Amino acid sequence: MTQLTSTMQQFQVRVNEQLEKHINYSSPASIKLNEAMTYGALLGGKRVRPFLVYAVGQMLGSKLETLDPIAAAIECIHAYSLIHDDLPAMDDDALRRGHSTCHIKYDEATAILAGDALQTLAFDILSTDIEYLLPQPQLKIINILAKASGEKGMCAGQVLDIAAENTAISLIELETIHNAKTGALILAAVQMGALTKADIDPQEFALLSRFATAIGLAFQVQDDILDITSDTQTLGKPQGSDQELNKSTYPALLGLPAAQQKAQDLYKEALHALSQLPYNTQLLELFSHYIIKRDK
Ligand code: GRG
Repeated sequence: MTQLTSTMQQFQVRVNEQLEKHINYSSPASIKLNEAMTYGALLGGKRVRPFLVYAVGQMLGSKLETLDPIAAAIECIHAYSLIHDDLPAMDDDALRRGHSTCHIKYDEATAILAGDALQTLAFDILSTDIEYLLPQPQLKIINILAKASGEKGMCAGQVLDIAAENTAISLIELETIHNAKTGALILAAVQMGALTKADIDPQEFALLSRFATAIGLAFQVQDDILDITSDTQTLGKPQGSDQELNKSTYPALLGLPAAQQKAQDLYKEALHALSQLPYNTQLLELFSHYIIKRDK
């Protein structure tokens, strides 16, 4: 096992324990809701965003106890977004992570409410006292996650993505969609991890943000590449189905080799930002490589 995979596993176990701890409320009336939240948040997933919170925070000397609630909160937002993205009103998917989607396993109303409850749980977790974190950076962290999730971030990206279906869009428009839909949360993960360091240097914060923006887009480019090169991505929908064809992707706009080159260029951009930081960035370098080489 490589250093990266063992660290990723360690952080996965850690954030899963946190999620289990926090998704815990069940009155007789809400057992189903609790089960659906657990199903949506804990059944599979790579935990990319929590990894970034932990890796960046640890690199800057923060304690894991400080990073735990932040990692759990961002994964709650991610899980909510996937549950809602799969709904009939959006992508109408039957499978996610190799299992039935939340609305198929339960029902549509429960899936909507599980997503809603995971979203509010994120801010419940983040606004509760966090070990070794002062109120000022804590407030900033809450604000970053709120902005990245809502109308200035992921939700805006989702709206743009839906509007772009069946439309020919430019590369710049595609990039705008993905920077908001996928990139905003990846950037937020890095920035929240960085803000756990008291008085983080603004220049270091800017370099980390540049790193995050590059890997955020690289993640999406690789996702688009996997859509056409891997069968596992299309298990929920037959490859070439209407819905797949109606979406603009990097390989569709650029061709596969140029899309692969784009991922490489973004990887190099990420490494360049990291190389200017006065820390041991090895884990983040390995992770950047994983982002463009991953097969799921
Ligand atoms: C419904 C408000 C709202 C937003 C949905 C994140 C998102 C926006 C949609 C997901 C659809 C999708 C396939 C996006 C492409 C990239 C992406 C975010 C993939 C899923 O993230 P991973 O690969 O998932 O981190 P796992 O399963 O590993 O957690």
